Amino acid sequence: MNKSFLPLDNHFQPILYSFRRCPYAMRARMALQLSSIQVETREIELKNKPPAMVALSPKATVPVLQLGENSVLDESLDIMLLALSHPIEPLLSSGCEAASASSEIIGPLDYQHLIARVQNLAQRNEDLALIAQNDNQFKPWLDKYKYAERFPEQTEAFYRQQGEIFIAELETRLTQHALLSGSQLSLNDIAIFPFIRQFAHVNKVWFEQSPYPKVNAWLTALIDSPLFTSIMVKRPVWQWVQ
Ligand SMILES: N[C@@H](CCC(=O)N[C@@H](CS)C(=O)NCC(=O)O)C(=O)O
Repeated sequence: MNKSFLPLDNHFQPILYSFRRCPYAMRARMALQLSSIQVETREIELKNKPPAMVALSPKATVPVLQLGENSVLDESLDIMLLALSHPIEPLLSSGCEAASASSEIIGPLDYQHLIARVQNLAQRNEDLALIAQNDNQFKPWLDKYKYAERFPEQTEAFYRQQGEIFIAELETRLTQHALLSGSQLSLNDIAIFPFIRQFAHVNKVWFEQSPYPKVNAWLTALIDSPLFTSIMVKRPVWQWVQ
């Protein structure tokens, strides 16, 4: 089944199992924020996962989106693509206008453009290629850089340098235009920046002085965006009946 066309069950309130600080869950929450799919968000703890979530998705990673009795998406990109194919109509009405407030560095975030880009197959695939590079190549180095003491076979500086290969590629892109795939927001921007945020947080002083000023500015603008701020609200951990 093509997961992008999973039917939405009108009688079922979709449930999102999420973890606030997980970059995969962040990208899913941002896409859902731009969509007409109303979800009940259940904040979980990774060390104490709700059995209901594990029963739905035995691989037990967040995010998990339950769409109906037997309909589940448990990959963040699938959730993003589903969400962005059900955008709020009209996207820039009232609530979303605030979310498109401008940043001095990257200008107003154009969510209409993001949706149109996702619906264009060639552009979507172009974005998915960079996201695959983020998820498959950059992310493993990010994990080693974050937890260098657990991987003593190399130094923290070595892991950072490996991660910098991707950061340098982003810097080149951002030297050409304000956002990763042009002057307007793309799937790339919202799918990738939560991971670059983690990379920056390992050593903020180093990152801010690094030879990646464009990545710094892009990251700051996206972190400060109303879209990101709105999905980072703190929620109590969801309690289930034992
Ligand atoms: N490919 C998955 C990866 C999701 C993932 O690895 N999430 C992490 C949290 S950031 C997780 O749930 N890990 C399981 C655990 O820590 O037990 C996706 O894109 O949704």
